[in-house]
Amino acid sequence: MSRRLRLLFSALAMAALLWLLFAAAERALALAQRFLALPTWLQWTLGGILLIFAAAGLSLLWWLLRPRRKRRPLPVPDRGSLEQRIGQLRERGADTGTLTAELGELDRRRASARVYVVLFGEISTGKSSLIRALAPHAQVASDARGGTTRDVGHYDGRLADGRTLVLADVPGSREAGGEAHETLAREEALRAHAVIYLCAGDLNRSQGDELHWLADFGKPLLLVLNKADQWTSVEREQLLTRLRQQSRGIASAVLAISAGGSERYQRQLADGSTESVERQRKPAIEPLLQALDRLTAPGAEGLENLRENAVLAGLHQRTGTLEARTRAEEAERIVRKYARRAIVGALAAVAPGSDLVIQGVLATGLTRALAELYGVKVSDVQIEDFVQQARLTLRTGTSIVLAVAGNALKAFPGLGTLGGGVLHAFAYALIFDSMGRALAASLAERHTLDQDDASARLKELLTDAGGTRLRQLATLTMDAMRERSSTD
Ligand SMILES: Nc1nc2c(ncn2[C@@H]2O[C@H](COP(=O)(O)OP(=O)(O)OP(=O)(O)O)[C@@H](O)[C@H]2O)c(=O)[nH]1
Ligand SMILES: [Mg+2]
Repeated sequence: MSRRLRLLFSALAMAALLWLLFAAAERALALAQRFLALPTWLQWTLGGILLIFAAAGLSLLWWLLRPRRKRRPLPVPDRGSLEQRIGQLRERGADTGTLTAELGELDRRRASARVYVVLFGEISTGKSSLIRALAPHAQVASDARGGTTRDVGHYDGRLADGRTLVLADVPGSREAGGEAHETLAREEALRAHAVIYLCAGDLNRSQGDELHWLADFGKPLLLVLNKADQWTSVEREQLLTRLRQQSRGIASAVLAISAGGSERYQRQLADGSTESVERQRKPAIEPLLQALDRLTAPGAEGLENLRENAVLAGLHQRTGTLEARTRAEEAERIVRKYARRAIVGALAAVAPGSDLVIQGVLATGLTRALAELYGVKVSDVQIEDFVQQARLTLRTGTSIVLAVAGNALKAFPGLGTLGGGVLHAFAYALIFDSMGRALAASLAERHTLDQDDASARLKELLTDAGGTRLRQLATLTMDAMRERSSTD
């Protein structure tokens, strides 16, 4: 289409748009005039109706467009594949004791056919006090100081309808430095059929995250506002409304109770002196008993599937973490082995020049070993390409690597005493260590041999070696050189 024709069309479109705008404005003015001519009472009624419609339209729009948290169901592995993974880890020398014990506990609880309910929440929200209210004969410590409960404890409780259940008291979350206790609590929460989540006021961000975490594992859950005695009834209702909003789609019920706990007060004695007295507050937990009845109505058998899925999903994550750690340790061993061979190779070279050339056979071996460890299939061509790219990286970086090696010689006096060739030996240790670490990190993250990513990491590792890494490499170089001279 010619430029002129396009201009003509644009001008016509603009004119049509303007005409439409004028027509709409004219119509709006006419409507406004007719509106003003109406009797006042009709103006108010009509205005009111219009306003209601506008508000309803806007809220509908907001409801449709509001940002929503997408929740994906957590992956639940089948028992067989999980056991196989754990078995492989054991063969590779990893400590799988806690994972196997978790599977044993899963079976033990299924066979016991008892309902397990865990009391979960931040420190000092009154979990142990609530255990005491639900199981009056239980010996449980509660204290105003946060972090009173350090371990998982189980107590026999009784529901309002006479059924028995096992109550689990766990350490509170969000204690400074209490990560290990928090892990204990979380693992116990996954093992339970249902969760009573205790709070003592508005939920903060980490409590919200904790609730979502439990919901992701599909836990049947009651959100319970404890210490209700501390609020007026109006405040309590406001709090409950906010808690209901925050836990929509997560909690089966939201309710307020007073677990009781104890309080201290000063008593005036006849002789004028005072003494400090501790008194138990009277618990008020009726709404919780009813909600707990409803939540656990399906019984141990009815709730068992959900419980097993949660435990298996948790085990899937824990096994994954252990797999990653075991692989990383194995990768480190491989890298050290090849760095050591590179040192020996450098010493065997007749006359090392000032150029550092990557020893091809070793680099190929290192790449293949790491790819196999991470279960990544690589062809010979891919390996050759990668080694070639590493050579290019090194060509521009030779002076930097030699400078780092030179500084290491000064920093670790032991190295200097080892005589000639040590500069190159250390440089090769640094090269192979960097190459191995770059590859391992890239393979772990990308699950494929990504040349660009691995090369970028290699460049960074060659120039920024870090103190501890240099020290390790210095020791490796010294050991390899000493061993070589003793066998000479
Ligand atoms: N006012 C009031 N205080 C309560 C209530 N329930 C518990 N408390 C007090 O809250 C404090 C903490 O109670 P605990 O039962 O030890 O709390 P916890 O959640 O087990 O704490 P950790 O084990 O440290 O995580 C104690 O001083 C209790 O007396 C209640 O219903 N009302
Ligand atoms: Mg406690």
